[in-house]
Amino acid sequence: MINDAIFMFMDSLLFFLLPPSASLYFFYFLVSSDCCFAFYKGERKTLFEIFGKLKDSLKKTKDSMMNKIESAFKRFSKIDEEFFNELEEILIFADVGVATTEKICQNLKDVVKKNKLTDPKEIKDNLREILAKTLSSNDETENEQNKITSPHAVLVVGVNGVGKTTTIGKLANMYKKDGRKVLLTAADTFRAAAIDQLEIWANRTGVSIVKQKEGADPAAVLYDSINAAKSRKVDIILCDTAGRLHNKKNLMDELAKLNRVINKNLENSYIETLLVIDATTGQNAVSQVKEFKDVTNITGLVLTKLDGTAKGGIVFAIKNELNVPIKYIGTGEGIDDIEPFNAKEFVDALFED
Ligand SMILES: Nc1nc2c(ncn2[C@@H]2O[C@H](COP(=O)(O)OP(=O)(O)OP(=O)(O)O)[C@@H](O)[C@H]2O)c(=O)[nH]1
Ligand SMILES: [Mg+2]
Repeated sequence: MINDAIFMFMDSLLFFLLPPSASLYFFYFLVSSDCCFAFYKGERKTLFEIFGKLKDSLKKTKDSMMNKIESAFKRFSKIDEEFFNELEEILIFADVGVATTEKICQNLKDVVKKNKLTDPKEIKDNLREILAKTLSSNDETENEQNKITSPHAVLVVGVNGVGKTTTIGKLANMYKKDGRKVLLTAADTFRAAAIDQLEIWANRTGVSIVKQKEGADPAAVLYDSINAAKSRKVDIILCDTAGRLHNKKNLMDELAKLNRVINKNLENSYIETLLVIDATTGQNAVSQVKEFKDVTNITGLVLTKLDGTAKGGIVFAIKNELNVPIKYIGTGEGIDDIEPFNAKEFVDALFED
């Protein structure tokens, strides 16, 4: 509502102030008005709103990584070893990771050599292209929604405090708005507070929850939930789990048991194991993915708290070093603060003013 009011106000202001600049006004009208909308997470939004939100959440990374890159492009008068050293330093500081940084810089050096470029300003677009290429691969076009045989089960795993329960709340909201019937499963039975927290999300999003008492067997809660989902014709089961470290054997065994319950009782359904990782933990996030991958079949990643870090470069390291698709990014604590990951939009948000 407030956005609409602001757009309307600015539209009218531009109309009176800039009558000769018809083309400018028309362009502004296109990006800000309902002429250019998309159905996003079940809501009609202008493209301006969708893109603006991603840009806001990447502000810290943009201010740190991209502003430094911009300044290097301006400061250096020629492309030499010193320029590349500076670029490497900036990327590594933004948590792009040593191996990925080297690959990006080598690709850029190849372009410079091939096209005999000498001025750093000339290679900004090339860097943008290389970064976008680093992030794009076939996996992101794979859309799990096309593969659903109801009920579709999503097991949400990760270490303590990364944002698993919050992500489930956001996903529940997103799927519900999309017209799907969602059921939450409180399989983090470690603490009563964890069950309560999931119940708050269930109430907030208006979806049902299957829970038992604190200390109950998580596999039993999941089993109940699958049966409930089948009889209530639920489309998606979102299963919360306790935070665990890969090296805690009993907890990893518990995860294996949850997987067995799903595989046995949902034979023909699409089953997803989403590993949630916290972007603010930097390179540690990369090792978490490697370690979880060794013990369980991770089908996708959710990278949370991108809004809280200047080191969003971690996305490039994850994409380049690990063969697991990033499915969603968390962009805040609010119910709508989740975005399906899109490589092009991500790089555009970093580069555009
Ligand atoms: N800024 C920001 N905060 C987030 C995001 N996702 C989750 N959080 C916050 O991170 C904190 C932990 O979130 P939880 O959802 O409880 O994390 P969890 O992984 O379920 O934690 P455990 O169950 O204790 O292992 C909460 O304060 C959330 O609001 C995000 O994308 N951005
Ligand atoms: Mg939790």
